[in-house]
Amino acid sequence: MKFTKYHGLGNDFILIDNLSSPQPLLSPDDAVKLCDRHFGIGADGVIFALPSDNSNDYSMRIFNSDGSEPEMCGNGIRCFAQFITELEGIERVGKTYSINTLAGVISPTIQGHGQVKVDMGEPQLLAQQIPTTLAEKDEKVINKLLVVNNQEYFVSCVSMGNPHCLVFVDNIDSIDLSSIGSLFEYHSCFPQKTNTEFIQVINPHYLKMKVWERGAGITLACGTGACATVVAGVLNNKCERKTTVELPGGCLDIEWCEQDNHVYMTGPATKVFVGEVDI
Ligand code: ZDP
Repeated sequence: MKFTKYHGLGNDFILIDNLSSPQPLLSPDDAVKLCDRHFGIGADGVIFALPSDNSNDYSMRIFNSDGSEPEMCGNGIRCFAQFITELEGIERVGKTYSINTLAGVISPTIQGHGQVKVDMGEPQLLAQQIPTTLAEKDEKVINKLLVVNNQEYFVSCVSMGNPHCLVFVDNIDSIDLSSIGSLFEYHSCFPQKTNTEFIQVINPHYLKMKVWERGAGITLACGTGACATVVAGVLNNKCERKTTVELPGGCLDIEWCEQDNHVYMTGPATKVFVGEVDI
């Protein structure tokens, strides 16, 4: 099978041209094997470019490196948009695509020079939408106490289609993700598990964040997580609506627009190589 390897700030994906079939050409098990960095191609996830079954342009599905299927993928959809321009054989700067995802229709716009701006839609803030049991069903989850491994954390929760638990800390270097990440991911208060972001405020326009992704562990960047970070930052009076988020793999520009309540994410998507693999 032919594939193309892309990354968005080091969050890397195997992109599959799946336009010939409405069903992913690979199983979740295949995805686990291909994502393995020693026995496979190596990636944080596999992304399928599928035909649309409605009036939108295309459909996107993703398997995480553990085989689970997330609703959405922020860095992934920037890679998806660049991959589509490649499949179409022409890069149309300014072109906006409408993409069906399990989190609804998401619209990336090709900016040129490998940059893509994505209308990520509206954040969901109610506990039942995350979902989490940290607050009453129709309550927002802002600065709530969560005890993990006998440590107290104050967390906020935002869904960008997928669940995020945001934790503002004084110094992200003091957080040992590899030991606590999965304890957040599998905490009983998150019935669909969760992505977790630890955030340090450098100034109200600049946040530093590191992430433990649901189904993938430590990654260099998370687009939906950067969006959720700024939403939580605004709700906690820690940042402006237009803020740069620095991730281990680089920076994303995020804006939570007051007029339409949508979150806009701008950042790079980079093609690495093409290949062929036996399934
Ligand atoms: O929600 C999840 O299970 C995530 N692991 C999905 C992938 C998110 C991603 N890192 C992003 O950039 O939004 C691709």
